[in-house]
Amino acid sequence: VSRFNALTADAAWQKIWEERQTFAADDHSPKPKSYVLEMFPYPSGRIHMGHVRNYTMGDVLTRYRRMRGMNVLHPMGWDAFGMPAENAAMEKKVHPGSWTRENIATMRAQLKRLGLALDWSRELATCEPDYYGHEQALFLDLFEHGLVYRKESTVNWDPVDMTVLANEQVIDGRGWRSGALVEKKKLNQWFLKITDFADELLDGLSTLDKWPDKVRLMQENWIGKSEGLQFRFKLTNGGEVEVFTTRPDTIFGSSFVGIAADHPIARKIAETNPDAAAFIAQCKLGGTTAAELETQEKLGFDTSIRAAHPFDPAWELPVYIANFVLMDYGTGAVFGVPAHDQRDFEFARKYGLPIRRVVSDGDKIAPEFAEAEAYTGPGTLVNSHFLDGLDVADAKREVIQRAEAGGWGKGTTVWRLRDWGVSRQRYWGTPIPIVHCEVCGAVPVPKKQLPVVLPEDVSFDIPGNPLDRHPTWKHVDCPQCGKPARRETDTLDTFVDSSWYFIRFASGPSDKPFDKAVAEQWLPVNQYIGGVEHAILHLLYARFWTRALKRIGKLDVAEPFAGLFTQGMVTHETYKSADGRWLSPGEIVRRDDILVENDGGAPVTVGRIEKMSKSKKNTVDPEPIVDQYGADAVRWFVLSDSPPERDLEWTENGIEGAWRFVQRLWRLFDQLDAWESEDKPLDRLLHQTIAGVAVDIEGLQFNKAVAKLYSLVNAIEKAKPSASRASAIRTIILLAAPMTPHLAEEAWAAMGQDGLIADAPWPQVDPALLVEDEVTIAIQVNGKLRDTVKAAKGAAKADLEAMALANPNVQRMLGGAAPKKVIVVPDRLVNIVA
Ligand code: ANZ
Ligand code: ZN
Repeated sequence: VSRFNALTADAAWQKIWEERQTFAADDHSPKPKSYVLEMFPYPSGRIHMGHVRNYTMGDVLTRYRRMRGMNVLHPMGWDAFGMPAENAAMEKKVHPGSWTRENIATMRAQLKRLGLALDWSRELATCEPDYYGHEQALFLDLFEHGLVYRKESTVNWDPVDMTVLANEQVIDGRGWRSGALVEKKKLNQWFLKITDFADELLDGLSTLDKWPDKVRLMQENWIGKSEGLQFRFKLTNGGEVEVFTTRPDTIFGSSFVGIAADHPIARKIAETNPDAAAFIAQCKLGGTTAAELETQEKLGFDTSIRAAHPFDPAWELPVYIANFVLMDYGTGAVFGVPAHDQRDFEFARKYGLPIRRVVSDGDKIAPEFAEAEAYTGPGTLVNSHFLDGLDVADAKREVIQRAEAGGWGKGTTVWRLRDWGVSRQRYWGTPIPIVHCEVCGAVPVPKKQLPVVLPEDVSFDIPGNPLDRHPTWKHVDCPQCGKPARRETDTLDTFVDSSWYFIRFASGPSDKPFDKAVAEQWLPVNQYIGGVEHAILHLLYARFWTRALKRIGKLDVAEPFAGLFTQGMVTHETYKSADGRWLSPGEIVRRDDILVENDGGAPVTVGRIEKMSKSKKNTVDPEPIVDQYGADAVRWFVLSDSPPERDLEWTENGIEGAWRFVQRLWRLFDQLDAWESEDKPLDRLLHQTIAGVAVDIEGLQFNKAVAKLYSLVNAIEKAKPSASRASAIRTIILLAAPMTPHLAEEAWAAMGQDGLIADAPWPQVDPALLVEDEVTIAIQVNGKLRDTVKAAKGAAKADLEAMALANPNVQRMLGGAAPKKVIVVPDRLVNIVA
């Protein structure tokens, strides 16, 4: 019995695919197109199992669609700018460029060993000038069209490392590296006008019917459209404060006005009131993200100013500076309704403010509100004068109408979405192609001078931005007036790089950012596959970038990703030593059925199954696994077992099982003998499998396709020699080819077929064989299942009844008595009433 030798087969076929450019996409093919894309990797060092799973999924779809006669674009590249390269530079004294390029070389070789059907001719790395130079050109296009601007905004400043920190680098108010208390600092930064597209980006979601609902919902919440009322309260100090509310219906339940700590009114008060100033300073210490504000204790400072209720000027509300009011949302001021808003409820409890019910849930109508938390549900207005009896929606409309009629407010929409700040005070990113001139201001670098290339000779020995302290790089002449000027030293957020790479892929090499006509032919991406961690920002930015290009006439595509799939993670058991250290799978052995450390033999406890991560040491490096079992077994395993949207647990048993299956598939060839006879049930199973696997792959339900192939292999192994069996063996190779491509090529060649199986057509289904001519009939007595039997499809009622009455189980139940009644549902069941 022969054995499939993956080691030689993998390398041999990978070489042939590469030499023949088998997977090069054709920009001018008459075939129907399909663009399959997995989110491109960050070159962190080595491929991990999550990559293997992600890229294998896209690969199966690619190979399948090619077999269906499609012209498939399936490219690969590198999201190569970003912080880790600079960290490596600081820690290991290597240049970010060489660190990144070495990682790319390693990971490229690792990906190639998986036998991925990729068009490597389109490979790109965002850190190379022939990519980021085009990005600079696109940035300038947006600039010319007024979609880029500069404004002062606050950053997290690490005073020790002298660097700006991203929000996730601030841990409990301190810099993640230095541990210094982070300060807020105002800097001039570049912004992209994504808010100009808020409506479009929201409305566009409804066209994305091949996206997971949860991702669309996350995008919707992020964009955060709120409709409500904006109006002014008159203040006892003679001034006014404007508030925004989504619940104007609750106006008679208000018991205070809250303003943000950095609201101009608050700042004004602080000038003369040291207590107010101290409170404001205290507010700034805490986090400022919405999530942090949600969980913080609600604190306020009574300004002793009072606000007049708009419907009853004699009714005065205290004005508080409150830590849960954000300056950059709505108007930076609110009116608080403790009975119907949880934050206001907590605040009122703390400061002894009235809690008045104005929306009744069911029979509770008294103004006294004794619940344990705010009531935010639907209901009827009570204790609210002219609003009494209206439902929430009608009451909102009524208040807005009165405010507009009275001229003190108006119905408005506010958005949670903010413009996209793209400035990063970093070296390893795309230089922003702007020159600052004292006379001319911010001047775009002329396009013919692009790319603005990063200088190579930089040092990371001292903190701060190496571009800023480079001796010569930033000193240039103004492109407009020729006087000495200064280059922008901020680089672009790496999310900009990933906002258009799929467009560049689609037009092949070009001296422009992309070829409009060619890119439009490929786009949108038909199937995008990646991690759910990119469900919000990356997808939103890429959608924005695409729409911005459309608006300025560069690319006529509205939505970049027609289909989206978010795959689950790869998990693994975790292990801990007796003294609480995480242990890697390689550091433990099984001895006498218990797990011990292989160094010393101390007992090991098995922890939870968790996402593979370096910190928990439960990662499994794919490369040695590929060495040992071959690419096909690894591919097979990551596709099997779990639905692709769920987590997949990596186990030794699992990969061994996959390897054994690959060998079983190969051994079928020993049975490839030609007999004349036919085997109808096997024919039928084969054709059901052809049809079923196709549906499963198209639906990205790879585990189901795998299960069907398992069943078919089982049936073939059990079948007697026949022409049907030989045909099933030849066909199953085609069906498995997208998943186990190396074995499939090897078998294809062994069968003496011409050409590559990668180019072979998907087998035809014989529809006649899909129709079952046998059905399973349930035999019931008094409605309880007693047996199941096979019967010819469409059998007569009388025949089914006779068969049921002759059934031994039924006879036993009847005990010789005649049945009271027999109910027959053709092709389904016979129920005997005893
Ligand atoms: C009165 C009210 C009564 C409110 C009630 C809610 C419930 P969304 O849906 O997220 O847009 N708000 C407005 N501006 C704010 C700011 N800058 N910082 C903190 N909170 C702010 O939320 C809108 C609601 O959040 C607004 O409606 C306002 O409180 C509050 F029973 O006004 B509401
Ligand atoms: Zn100038």
